[in-house]
Amino acid sequence: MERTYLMVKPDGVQRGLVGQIISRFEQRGYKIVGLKMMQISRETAEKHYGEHAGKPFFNDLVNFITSGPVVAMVVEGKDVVSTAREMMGATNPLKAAPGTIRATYGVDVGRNIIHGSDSLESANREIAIFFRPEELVDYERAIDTWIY
Ligand code: FUP
Repeated sequence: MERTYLMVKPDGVQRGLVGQIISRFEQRGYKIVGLKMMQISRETAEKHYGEHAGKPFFNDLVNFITSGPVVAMVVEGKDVVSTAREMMGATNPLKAAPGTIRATYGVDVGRNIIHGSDSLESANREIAIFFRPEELVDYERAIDTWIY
């Protein structure tokens, strides 16, 4: 089964959206295998967003993601990397499809509520940045036979 890295950003935490966002993935049938609230350091933020280093919005992006606690999670299930991206919606909430997380809760590209890995390679890289192997839990759910 595929795993992806998802993160409720500081705006989502401050606005009290953590539960509703986690619920969407649980209700879809996805399994949470890692979950924690954390304050990201500048160093970790710069590593995570390394592909954007040098871009005009990089400094604001790092300032924002370190401006308050985030909720980091690893979610597992069928095609979860691409499906989670669909559930999140486009990077700019104003361009995101109706019903997606970003369209439901956001209006500004710099305050877009949630992060999700954009490929399996990114997912593996990001999971390793934010979680130690022992923080990820392998477990069976009885409900899995009704989902798969
Ligand atoms: P996404 O994968 O949808 O999170 O988007 P990107 O990796 O392209 O961008 C990462 C973050 O940078 C976005 F969540 C918001 C921010 N960003 C801006 O602030 N301005 C831009 O023009 C593009 C991205």
